[in-house]
Amino acid sequence: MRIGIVLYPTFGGSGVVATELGKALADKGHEIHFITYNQPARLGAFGENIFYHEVRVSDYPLFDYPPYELVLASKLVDVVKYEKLDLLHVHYAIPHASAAYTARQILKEEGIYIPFITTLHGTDITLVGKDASFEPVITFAINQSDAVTAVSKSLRDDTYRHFSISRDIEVIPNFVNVAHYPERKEGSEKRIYAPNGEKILVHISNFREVKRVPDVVEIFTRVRAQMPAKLLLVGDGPQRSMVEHMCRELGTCNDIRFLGKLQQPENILALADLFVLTSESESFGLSSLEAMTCGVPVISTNTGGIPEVNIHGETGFLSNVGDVESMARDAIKLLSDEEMYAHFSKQARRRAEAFDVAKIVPRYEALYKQVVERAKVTP
Ligand code: GMT
Repeated sequence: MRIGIVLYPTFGGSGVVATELGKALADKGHEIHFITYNQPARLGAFGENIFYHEVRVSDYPLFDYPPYELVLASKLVDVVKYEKLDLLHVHYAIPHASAAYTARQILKEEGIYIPFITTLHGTDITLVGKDASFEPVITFAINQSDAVTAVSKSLRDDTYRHFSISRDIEVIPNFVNVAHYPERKEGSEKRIYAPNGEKILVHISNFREVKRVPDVVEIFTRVRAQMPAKLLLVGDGPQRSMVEHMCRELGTCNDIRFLGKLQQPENILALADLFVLTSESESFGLSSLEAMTCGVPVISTNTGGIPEVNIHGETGFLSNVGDVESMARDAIKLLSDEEMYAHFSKQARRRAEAFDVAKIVPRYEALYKQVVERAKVTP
């Protein structure tokens, strides 16, 4: 099949999932066309079935707000026609779903019906989408999609709750390529970050308010008061300088490393003893699944789709948003009990196997087939 994948090319979860999906589909013989404004951050080398089409908005001085959505829609029309695509799969509703709808309408005038699938990822629904300034267009574009998927049950339910949706939303969870993730390392390999055998806590995010990174530092400070420990912060974003200021105030800076955005976070995750995710809202929490794939237990909040990934008392522990006391207590408990830790680590890896690429990607392929067949009969 020839598939156009529309995505944000960044390190954000939706971009990572869309890129990994494209790579996995290309490995299975599909022809994949990534359509976005930059090369996807996680793309790596181009395989023979992978193509990239850049969306470039001119900086004409009249445009205070560059009309990205229109340029994207025009690019979609062009790519669908000349690359003879069978299907568009758009990741993150804003503005990708409405751009795909516009392209579909334009192509209809030329006798071409291009179906599009919208995958909802989280903030497109829970934060941005339900804002009144977007809501009518988002509702319309979701309802007009040829199929809609959400990355967790929680996100599907939120979508039904916040929007007037008249169609089915299929839950297809995010996935990892388990074979590409190293198992947790012990001993000398950790020395670079933990020279004296300190426990290593890792957090990965875009440092937006919704992630509550200051809570990670609060938890770490409590753990460090009980045992030698280091905190590795991966990613970057608006709250980074605030977090740096906080560690100066708390006197913990020597034990906290900011590693910035990493192309292969699994190399750091494999050095971790615990992964910490303190989000206020999280549709899935891909980074926690990546940590679990390396056999790293997760200390997290119990919000959104996180409980569908991290199982309380099995692969880690969950607490209410903001309850740093309870998260620190659970972290200390787990790090202090070797037998319990080994059990949780094994369970985390086993749980991640349920989200392996080989189990999830065929579900997208089945949906593609269904949508393309349906479009042939009733365009
Ligand atoms: O977490 C973010 O702010 C980035 C965002 C994105 O759109 O890239 O992540 C969302 O999609 C990921 C992939 O499906 C999910 O794993 C994240 O949980 C989700 N983020 C939120 O819901 C806050």
